[in-house]
Amino acid sequence: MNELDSLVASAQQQFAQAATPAELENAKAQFLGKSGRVTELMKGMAQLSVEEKKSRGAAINVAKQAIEAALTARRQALADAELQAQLKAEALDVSLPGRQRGQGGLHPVSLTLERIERIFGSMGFDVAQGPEIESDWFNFTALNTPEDHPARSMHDTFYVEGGTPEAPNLLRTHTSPMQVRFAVQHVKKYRALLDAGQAMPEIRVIAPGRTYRVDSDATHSPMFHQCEGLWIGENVSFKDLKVVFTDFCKTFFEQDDLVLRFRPSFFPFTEPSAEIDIQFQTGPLAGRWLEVAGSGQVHPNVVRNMGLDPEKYIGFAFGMGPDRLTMLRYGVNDLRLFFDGDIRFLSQFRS
Ligand code: 2NL
Repeated sequence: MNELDSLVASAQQQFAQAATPAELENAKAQFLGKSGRVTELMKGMAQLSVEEKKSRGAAINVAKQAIEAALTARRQALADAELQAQLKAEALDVSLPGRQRGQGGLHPVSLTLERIERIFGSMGFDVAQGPEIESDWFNFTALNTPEDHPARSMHDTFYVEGGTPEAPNLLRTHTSPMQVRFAVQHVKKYRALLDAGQAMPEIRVIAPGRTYRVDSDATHSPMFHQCEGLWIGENVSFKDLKVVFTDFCKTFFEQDDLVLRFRPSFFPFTEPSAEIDIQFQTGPLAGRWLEVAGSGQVHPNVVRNMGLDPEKYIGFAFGMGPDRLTMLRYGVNDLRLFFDGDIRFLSQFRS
């Protein structure tokens, strides 16, 4: 093998050994670079005669072209290998099953709230929602709660910043303040009618939502839900309340033979007042009296605070706990399960 042939062979071998484009460019420099071996051979022709230069130059050029061809081939091979490696790394197996997005669902208490809204909606009740941070006036005073009532104490109520000692702000302890707000708006809207001595449309509204009290055990959560109802007109009676609430309970629990009991009680905002108990005739809870709501005829002071004449307008109200209704409906025995956020529990209530 002559000198040029072995130079080409050496280049081919070194190019073949280069495993990366960078190594290949290094190898190239040794042969084709400014001080590479091909360049050195060219320089070495200086002393040759014209004839010798011609033949020697042609031979070197053939060798150079062979080296360049080897370089190009190796470059292409490395680029192909890199592409193949990338394709392999990014390969998609389109036959694999898709990754499922977990099927979401509503919280059991949300399902109950929706149910309550649908049932009362069908009986002509509006749904009112509003602030969870309330004033002392709407939460207590407007509802005829005495200044020294224990519910107003720091032990029972969360007070928050932003109020004054005379008019503190608090986390609402029930949703009745929203009903007072709704009633005040309603009365404002029909002020002209009322001033003309005409009747206004009845107030028929429920107020569902979050409420807060300083209380925490197996049956009490510092955040819990409440849904109150209010019905005010010129001719509404306790009988109407009984009919509406009985109908609600039978529809809610899907039990036509459900029995209700209205047991005398006391609330500052109603007079007279009654607690409402239900009794299932079938199922695991059959025969027991279960308390589900408080109710009563809206106290004249509260009617007046709504902007209405208590001599002319009479109303009935009730308040219930959707958390407890959810426990009864699904047979859950610990309230805290609703607020722990354990998906194994929550996913059982998907529809
Ligand atoms: C209970 C007691 C009750 C009311 C809530 C009410 C609302 C207005 C006026 C008068 Cl705007 N009353 N709400 C009345 C009686 C009882 O709830 O134990 N709830 C779980």
